[in-house]
Order: sequence, then C-alpha cells, then structure tokens
Amino acid sequence: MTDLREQAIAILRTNDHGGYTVPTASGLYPAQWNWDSCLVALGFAQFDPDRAWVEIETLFDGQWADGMVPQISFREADDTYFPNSSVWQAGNGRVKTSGITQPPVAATVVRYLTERGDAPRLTERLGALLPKLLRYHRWFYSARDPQGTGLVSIVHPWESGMDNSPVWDAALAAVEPGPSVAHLRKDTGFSHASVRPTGPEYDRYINLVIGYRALNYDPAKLHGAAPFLVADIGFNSILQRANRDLIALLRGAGDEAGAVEVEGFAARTAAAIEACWDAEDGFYYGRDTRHDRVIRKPGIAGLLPLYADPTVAERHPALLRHLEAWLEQVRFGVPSFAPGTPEFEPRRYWRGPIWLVVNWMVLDGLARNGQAALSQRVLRDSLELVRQGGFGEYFDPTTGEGLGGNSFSWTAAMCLFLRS
Ligand code: 9WN
Repeated sequence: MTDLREQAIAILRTNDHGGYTVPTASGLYPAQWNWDSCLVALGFAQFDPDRAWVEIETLFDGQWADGMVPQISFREADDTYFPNSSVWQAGNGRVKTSGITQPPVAATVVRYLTERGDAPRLTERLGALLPKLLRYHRWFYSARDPQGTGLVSIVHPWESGMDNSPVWDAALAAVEPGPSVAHLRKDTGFSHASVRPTGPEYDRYINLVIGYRALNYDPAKLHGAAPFLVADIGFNSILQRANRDLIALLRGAGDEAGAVEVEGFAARTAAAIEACWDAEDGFYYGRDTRHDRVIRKPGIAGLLPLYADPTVAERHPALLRHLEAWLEQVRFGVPSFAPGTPEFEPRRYWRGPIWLVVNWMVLDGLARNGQAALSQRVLRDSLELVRQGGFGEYFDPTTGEGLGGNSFSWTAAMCLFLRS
C-alpha cells in the first residue's frame, strides 16, 4: 500500500509542470484541464496542501471576463494535441484557452481544502477565490440557462467531461459532421483507436468548435445557435453539489448576500433535477434542450443526483436497484454506461469503462445518502482497480485492465484521496 501511495505522489510530481498538472505523463494532453485540475487538487491535499491551492489558483487565472472557467488552459507547446490553441483561438488575454467549460467541481474542492484548514495563508487565498467562484456560478445561470429553467445546458459533449457517452448519440448525430478530421487527430497516436471516440464523432466535435469560434464563443449567440444543446443530468448534479458547497463557503466567509444569491440558483436546480426523475424506469434522465426531448439512456450521470442531494436514496430507492443490477453484471464497478445494453462497450472511453473520478462522486453520494455498504463496495473496487490495473486513464469493468493514457494524474489523485 505504501508503494501505491509513493507511486501516486511520484505521478503527480512528474505531471506537475509548474503550478498546473497535465492529465497524463504520456503527452496526450499537454495542457491544464478544468475538472482534472480540481480533482487532482484533492490528491495534492494529501501530501502538499499548498500545492493543492496553487492548482486551483492557476486554473482561475484562465477565467474569462464573463466568468467562464475554460475546459482547457494551454500553457506549453501543444502540438501533440488536437484541437490545440491555434484551432481554438480563444483566451482571456493572459492565458490561451479553449472556448467551452467542463463540469464545475471547483467550489466542492475548495470547500474540502478549506475545511482541511492546513494550507498557508488560507483566509487570504479563500478570500481571493470566492468572488471568482461566485462569478463562475453566475455565468452558468445567465449564459447557459437564460430562460431560468433551473437546468444549465452544455453546448459540446466535451463540456460534460464524458465525451462519447451513448447519452449524446442522438443529439450528436443531428450535428453536421463537416469535413473529416481523421488526418488531424493526435489522440489515436497515443491510445488505440478502438478505445477512443470514433471518426464520425470527432468530425462533429471539431465542426462544433469551428462554428462556435465563428461566433467568438459569445454565450448570448451560442445558446440560440448551438446545434448541440443538452441539459445533462450529471453536469447539473455536479453544479448543484457545487452550489451547496459554495453557499457554505460564502456563509462561512460572512458573505450573506452571495450565499442568498446562490441559494436562489440551488432552489431552482433542485426542483429541476427532481423533475428529471423518470418514475417508470426508476432513473434520472437529462434533456435534449435543442430538440426538446428526454434522453432515455442509462448513463452513470443518472446516478449523480445522489452526489448532489443526500435525500435522493430515501425518495427513490429504485435508483439503487439500477446500480446493484449494473454491479452484478461486471467484475468491477462502476461502469460509465449500463452493462447489458446494446451501446455498452467495456473498453471504449465513456461507453462503459470505469473512471475513478466519477466513482468518487458515486461513492461519496452513496455515503451521504446513508448507503454505507454500497459506498464501501465502490470504494473497494476503485482501490483494487489501481492495485491491479495501475494508474490508467480508465478501466475495463469486465477485466480491470487499465486503458488509455498512463501515469494518469486524476487516477493517482483519487488513489491518494480515497485512501485518506
Ligand atoms: C477533451 C483530460 C480530459 C478529461 C475528459 C476526457 C478527455 C478530452 C479529449 O480528457 O477529454 O476534453 O481530448 O479526449 O473525456 O473528461 O477531462 O483528462
């Protein structure tokens, strides 16, 4: 076990490129990614609390004037990635970035770091970050939910963090593919094509970027024009948990007005998430906002209301039956998509493999919902995966094999954090 801890620390130290951590040592992702960085800070916190805060501070240095915190901040040579900074052509004047965001785990992580209380200059650092976090959450509700439905929409599958989940299949198929980008892809040079998104998916990913670039990534135009506009249940659950954590932070810092403002967001989102409950299937589904329809696909995102709200299991025990049924069909939990369905592919990225960062959200949600035994099961599986499969990017739930990039930062971070 000590060995594993040392290996995990070594991975984070190696992938630390000076104030920010690249997702993997393999070269596949030569930049700072939004939710990777936040989740990596949970790992740094276990052995270098100061460095954990630095990760978040650096990330917020890429924040745009309108409040958005980008999916990618490009801070070094990025020719090994496509689409790189010269494709995105975006930034805030200080930092080159992509033009979209990612799941907002920042406030949740900052609350955790604050409650640990072990970093130098904590009060001052929190004081500097809080207004930035508040601006980020405000941006979601103004830019991505202009009608005030309580659910924010994403404009690109990359924003979900679960890029090629079958949940996006129909909404993405409706997007124009544009010209083929097969010859420009770099990812398939690092990982086998069979474990990555497909060619038709990539063509659409890039065509969306080109379209949004032409609109200058202006949210006022994007919301109306985006061919891909989806209110993901996972993304909204992550935002909702972050809302609750932000309220606690603001109140703790004496910003009552800020806390009340975020309570307003959270009240709308709580009601809207509850409206996503499908009583017939006993599952939570998000909505395709562009085409005004429910997306009835059982992805792991449908379990994340547990992470947002500690009263879900009591109201909807049927949700737990789904998780139990999934676990019975695989060797390790939790697959990112329901096993036994035609779309399930145990080795292909977000179409079945296990991602430890999402496992943490599920097991944390289960524990908060009073489901200690299930939570422990997911925890045991998560640690066993690293023990036997190494520090891969994701894992095959049927064999435990580590797949994708190696020496992966967020897998190392979760190993440290989950053992703490
Ligand atoms: C696009 C960095 C990121 C993760 C995502 C994961 C993958 C990028 C890609 O890698 O996405 O953002 O190019 O495939 O899907 O969750 O943040 O680790």
